[in-house]
Amino acid sequence: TYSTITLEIAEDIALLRLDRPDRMNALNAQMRAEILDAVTDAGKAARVLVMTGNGRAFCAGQDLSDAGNVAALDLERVLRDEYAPMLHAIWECPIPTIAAVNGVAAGAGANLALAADVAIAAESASFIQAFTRIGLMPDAGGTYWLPRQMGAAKAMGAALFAEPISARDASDWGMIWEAVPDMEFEATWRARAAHLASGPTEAYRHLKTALRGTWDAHADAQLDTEARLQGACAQTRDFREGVVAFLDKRKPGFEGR
Ligand code: T3D
Repeated sequence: TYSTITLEIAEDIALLRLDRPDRMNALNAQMRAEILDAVTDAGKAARVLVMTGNGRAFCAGQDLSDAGNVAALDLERVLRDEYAPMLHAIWECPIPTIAAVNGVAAGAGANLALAADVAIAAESASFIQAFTRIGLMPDAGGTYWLPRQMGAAKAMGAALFAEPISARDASDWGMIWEAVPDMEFEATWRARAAHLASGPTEAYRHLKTALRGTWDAHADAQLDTEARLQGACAQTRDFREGVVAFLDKRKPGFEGR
């Protein structure tokens, strides 16, 4: 059992809730370890993973109250030994991952959301690259994902100004998949999770490998990767079912294998 998060797995959906609402779900060492563990488990036991926050925030980033003597905190070690394995587990999770961003996502909390495959945000949520406010630079994958998702100009501005970016702007700029009116937020992410949980899980796994591997690949190498991974998709029962269902003019019943 966990003390800083909760994890429920039902109907092939793993629901991970960051659960330190009085600290705006700020990340401490315990929470990083628990997220790593839960994401690893979810990847084996479910067909989609949703991460969201309890209370009014998604995640306020590094727990600054934990630091005690902040100057004595070895940030380099914490990033290497605690943040990197957690983020790696999310990037490499074999099932689709959704960040359901219910409220403010600041610092490493913003970049935790970007580590998921798709981020769906409530319209009242915002994203803050808060780091420079406290004399730091973006970390937790921010310098990797931000320019790739919204382009170099917006990424640099987000990092330098550390202003809240509304969910709507984040969506318009390509930082997240969609911003949803607050009233429809939970129904939307639940419907999207259910859609993915009943989808062709192996095709999702392979497309994640192809899309995430694209950044440093040559076009010809990417064609080769696509051929190899599509070959694997074509071996699945879900592919056969997809084609038969298409010809029968009915919805496919994917089993995830
Ligand atoms: O360790 C390393 O290796 C370094 C890694 C760094 C990665 C990082 O994430 S650095 C960036 C750290 N995060 C921040 O700088 C964000 C700090 N928080 C804020 O800027 C604001 O709290 C928010 C914009 C997130 C929300 O603002 P608001 O006005 O809605 O709420 P609030 O009143 O500021 O916060 C509510 C409570 O949550 C408050 O506690 P209180 O006064 O009710 O007892 C506040 O102190 C607490 N809280 C918010 N963020 C954090 C936090 N407590 C600890 N750590 C936090 N990050």
